[in-house]
Amino acid sequence: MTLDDILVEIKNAETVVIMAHEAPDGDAIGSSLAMCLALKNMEKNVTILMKDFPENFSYLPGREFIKEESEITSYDLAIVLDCPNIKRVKEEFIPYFENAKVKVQIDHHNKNDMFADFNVVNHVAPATAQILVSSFEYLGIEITKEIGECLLTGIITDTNGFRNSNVTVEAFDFASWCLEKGIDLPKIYKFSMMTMTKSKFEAQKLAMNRLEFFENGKIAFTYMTKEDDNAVGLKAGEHDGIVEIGKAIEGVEVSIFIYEKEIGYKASLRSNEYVNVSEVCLTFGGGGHIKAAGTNMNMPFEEAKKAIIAEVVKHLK
Ligand SMILES: [Mn+2]
Repeated sequence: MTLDDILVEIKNAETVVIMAHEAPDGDAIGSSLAMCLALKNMEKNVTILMKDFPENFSYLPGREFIKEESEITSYDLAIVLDCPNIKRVKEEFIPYFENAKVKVQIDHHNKNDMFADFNVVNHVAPATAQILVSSFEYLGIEITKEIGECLLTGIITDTNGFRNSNVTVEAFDFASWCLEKGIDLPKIYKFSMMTMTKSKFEAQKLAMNRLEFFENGKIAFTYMTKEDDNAVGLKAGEHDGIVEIGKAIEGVEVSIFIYEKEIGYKASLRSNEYVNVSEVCLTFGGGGHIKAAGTNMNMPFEEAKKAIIAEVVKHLK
């Protein structure tokens, strides 16, 4: 399988559905919109299936192609972006993937399940958007200014504003290309990284106030319940970034943030130097990247807290 094979499938398809992981972040959104706009330019009938679009990304073009359901039940081609396994896609969207005639996935997570007919997986890429940059360049698919804005958003958010160790020369090369092209990088940076809703600010305040340290300050831990979410008016997807609070504290190696979901809890982990949090999360069936990972925990809160801290301790020096 090569990228050229995927281009053949794209050319053969009339209808295409694009999906990314649930609670979409900047990379999931940016990659989906970029792929959609590129396929629109190739005259394809394209739909993005996505829920819980965070409003700070509404500067991005192509939002009108995002739907929460579709009348087409059997697409010619399904493209799943930024997902290590199909379970990360919102459950109600999975049948659109299963029923598609050809299935493609493009991703940069560790431990990808290779669940599609065509799997483009590069875990040293800082973002799925970065894989799209090189794929589009290789295939001769034009990166217009609009597509560039979407791709740059994915790269900026997944590198935490070019600050994470996953950032690459190619990421800076693309940012530089975007500037030359007249793309407003400061604007994208501001809305994707530096703007939070009031409810998110209140949530951060709350999470900061109840942050605890363990293991001589090597572990930072905080949490939010559904009750807290309601109290501050927090919407789905707005838990992003809270885990970064603990990570920024001197001496902290691993930051843990647990929040309550419809069923059970979600733990989000970040490490600074040496702990592979993807491995920690894998113990509970989750995964992600070496320094940024997450997992669902279907158990009572106190049990989840104890279990995840105990697992992190095993990885500390
Ligand atoms: Mn990503």
